[in-house]
Amino acid sequence: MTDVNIPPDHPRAESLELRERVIARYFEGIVAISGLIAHGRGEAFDYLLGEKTSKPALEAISATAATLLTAENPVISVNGNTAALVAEEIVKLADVTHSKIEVNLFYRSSERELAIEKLLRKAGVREVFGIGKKASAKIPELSSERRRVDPRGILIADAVMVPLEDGDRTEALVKMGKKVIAVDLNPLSRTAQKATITIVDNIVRSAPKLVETAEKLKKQGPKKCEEILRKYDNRRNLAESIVAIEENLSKRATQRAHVEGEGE
Ligand code: PTJ
Repeated sequence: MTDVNIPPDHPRAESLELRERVIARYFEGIVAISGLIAHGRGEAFDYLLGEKTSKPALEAISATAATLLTAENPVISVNGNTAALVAEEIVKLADVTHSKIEVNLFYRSSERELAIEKLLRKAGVREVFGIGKKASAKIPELSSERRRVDPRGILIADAVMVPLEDGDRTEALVKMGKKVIAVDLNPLSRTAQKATITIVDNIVRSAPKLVETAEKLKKQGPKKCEEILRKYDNRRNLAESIVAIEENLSKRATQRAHVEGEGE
């Protein structure tokens, strides 16, 4: 366990607190050791993005809410990092959109499955899919542990949200005809590129916004959802997310040049 005290006036307090939360969840058996590396990768991309939710991310959040609300069988797939960071928001989102929650791990072990199930139950979920023998179905073409899915969950889902995911499952799920929603701070990752909708944003910012948006859209009805989805284009959205990073970097470079100029 870490016993670091982060001073609230530390300029990076929020980011450091999140890091400490992920480390604590690692010691509780929820986050995989590689999850610490994944979190660091996310931190680096968030820095480049300016640590704020961009306009294209907001559009992707609306398209995600619309997809989950209009799907017949939506499922939110939860791994160690997602559970560690936003268990409560995921449970709220599942509640608003009538989505199932399924645990799906790259580094699968029954200890981790049960630790994540316990955390999700504490956050208020009644049924957690994909635990132990319940993950008895297989995604074709996948050889990693991620291939194991629940026949009542991801296998029959028409829309699957896969936050903070690695590699090849997104492509396989898309090939199975499912709509796949990624949340990934790296717009260049394979998952981000292959998903039907990609939210390029930190999950700690986007998950509460998703809940809020889903609640609002639910009141507006399916016609509004369909209208949002008609206009949404993930290729364009990803390109705009890359531009958002470029713009943030240019702004920072200009500020830097300005400060250096003043010193001359
Ligand atoms: O819990 P398990 O066993 O299923 O394993 C989970 C990890 C995350 C270890 C596994 O899926 C993995 O290795 O993932 P990758 O390949 O590191 O990809 C994770 C992606 O999530 C990277 O592109 C990161 O930039 C991104 N990421 C990390 N933290 C965040 C994030 N995206 C959004 N919000 C974050 N907080």
